[in-house]
Amino acid sequence: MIDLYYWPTPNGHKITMFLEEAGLPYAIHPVDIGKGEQFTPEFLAISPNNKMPAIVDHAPADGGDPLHLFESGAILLYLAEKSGQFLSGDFRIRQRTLEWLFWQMAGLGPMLGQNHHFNRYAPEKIPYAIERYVNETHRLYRVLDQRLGQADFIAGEDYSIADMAAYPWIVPYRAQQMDLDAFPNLKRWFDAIGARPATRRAYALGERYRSDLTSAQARGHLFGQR
Ligand SMILES: N[C@@H](CCC(=O)N[C@@H](CS)C(=O)NCC(=O)O)C(=O)O
Repeated sequence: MIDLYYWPTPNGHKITMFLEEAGLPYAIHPVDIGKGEQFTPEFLAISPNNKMPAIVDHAPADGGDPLHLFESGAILLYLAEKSGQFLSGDFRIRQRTLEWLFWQMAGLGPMLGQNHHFNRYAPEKIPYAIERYVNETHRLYRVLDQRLGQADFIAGEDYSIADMAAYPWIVPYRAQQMDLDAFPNLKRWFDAIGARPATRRAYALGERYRSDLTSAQARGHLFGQR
């Protein structure tokens, strides 16, 4: 059994998308980041960076104590290796998958996160910051669109953890000031993943845990940290 520490944000959705696809048994432990639940000692013991998602695997492959992990990319890689799914055993496809997984973790996620911050959460609208991150979002969408012009999925012809990492960051494309019609390959991929039953289940599950992360209380927890 896997315990998933979760809130329905893009990084949280990545892991429910994987678990729903793979059919691994899991239990959700909500971490309401708008209420500051990411700062409890119990959560920090498994996720010292005070961010979700995190998991605890009670049946790790080495047969040892329960294993805890934070960082969504590390979790996706762990679950892919544990289940033997969504990460090809083919040498070259595996490298391609990891390359794009790291691209998502180091580029797409952080840059689009700043887009969300300055477009949606910042109390004052700072034109320079908004333009900077909308431009960067546009550039990253273009890179992904070009890649998806070469293959059905990011790592090749099969759906993989690279797709699961990127998809939830494209879902809020309107809030990011992006027009998906300008990226036809990306749009084709986005529609195909959105239609997968496991994706639908993952997003339906997220609806149970919605909260307003723009409230004054949530902003205090999320953006008042040092
Ligand atoms: N690089 C991390 C980022 C995780 C992350 O930013 N989580 C956010 C929500 S999407 C969070 O838990 N924020 C709570 C906080 O900053 O206190 C990952 O991919 O897991």
